[in-house]
Amino acid sequence: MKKQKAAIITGITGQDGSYLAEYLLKKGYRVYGMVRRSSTETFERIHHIVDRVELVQADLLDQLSIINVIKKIRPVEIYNLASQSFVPTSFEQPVLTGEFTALGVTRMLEAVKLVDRKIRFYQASSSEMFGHAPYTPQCLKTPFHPRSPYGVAKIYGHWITINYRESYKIFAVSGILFNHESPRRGKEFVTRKISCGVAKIKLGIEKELRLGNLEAKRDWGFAGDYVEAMWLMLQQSQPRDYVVATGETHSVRDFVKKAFSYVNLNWKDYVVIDPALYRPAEVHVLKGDPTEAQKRLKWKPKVDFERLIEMMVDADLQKVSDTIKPTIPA
Ligand code: NAP
Ligand code: G4F
Repeated sequence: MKKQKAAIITGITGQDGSYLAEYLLKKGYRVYGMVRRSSTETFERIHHIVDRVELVQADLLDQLSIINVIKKIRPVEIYNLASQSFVPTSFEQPVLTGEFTALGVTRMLEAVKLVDRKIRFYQASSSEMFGHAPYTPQCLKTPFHPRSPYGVAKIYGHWITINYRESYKIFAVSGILFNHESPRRGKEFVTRKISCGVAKIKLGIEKELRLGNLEAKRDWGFAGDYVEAMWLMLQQSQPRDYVVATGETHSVRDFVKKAFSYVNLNWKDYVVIDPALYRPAEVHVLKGDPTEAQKRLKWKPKVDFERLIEMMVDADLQKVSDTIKPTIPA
């Protein structure tokens, strides 16, 4: 009988980790999630599959814990998705962001080098590395100009991945993913903040939605589509890096307009601009060129911008209405 392949996902409790775990389970993998110790469980996004994955404790800050986990599991693939991923927090906690998001990658790669160089390694890189890009759309040749400590840390993670590939012949790839969202997106990110806000306003719980820069433009896709690209990158005969994006860009204002109009409201009646939500340095426009991913990986996003917004607003309408349902006495 064919042996089941084992994969480790760091950041399994996050948005992408939860979709990737579902995807790998469907492909027949034994899925191990690396989780850090916390005083309460953080399994909200994986509660529906928690009995089908195995959770192991380790921390990106702790080298030995990572080595021990990899030694014990002996995976064929590792997906390094864990990081401090919120850009504003990286301005408040730049050193910690560097520890998790930059040096954490070296700790993972060192562990691979030590335990088994045949393990295939995926690094979750980001379009934030392009930042103040000199041209649009951005591709692998576009020079980096990060605009936050997060973007700077991700560039370190990107280059250390390439360095371990070149130095030690490890099958290590860096996936430069543009923004991808879903109903499981953290509530502090702008798309989910908008879908939650729209749901609460529609259901009469809140009266306004405070936002920062509405002019910023992003290339937004659906997280469920993007985890497939991660897996495809590790199935190729040669390791290389990829840009994963939809190739379309929309402003935060477009997202807001469409989300409100989906529930028949006019956004202008509810949105308040709060200068405190502007960033010290902004990334104004991101739009990726996914040509290579389409050509080599045969990857294509399935969910478009309109459908993504509808999916997120519908999910939040459901969640918010569940919380306000009167409890029926037994
Ligand atoms: P997310 O929802 O914020 O999840 C981050 C994950 O990292 C969580 O599971 C978190 O665990 C874990 N983590 C943080 N610090 C850790 C530590 N010290 N040790 C172990 N685990 C730790 O992020 P996401 O949206 O799924 O993104 C996944 C990855 O892709 C991230 O690296 C992100 O920077 C990158 N990325 C995301 C996008 C996007 O648009 N979503 C685009 C490009 C790149 P807890 O549950 O314990 O907090
Ligand atoms: O949703 P955001 O916080 O995402 P951002 O900064 O683009 O970063 C996300 O995508 C990256 C990929 O490019 C990932 F690497 C990263 O981990 C993360 O997942 O903000 C999007 C835009 C920004 O320009 C921000 O200034 O929305 C603007 N915005 C306007 N009002 C706001 C708000 N962002 C947030 N979070 N909250 C607001 O109220």
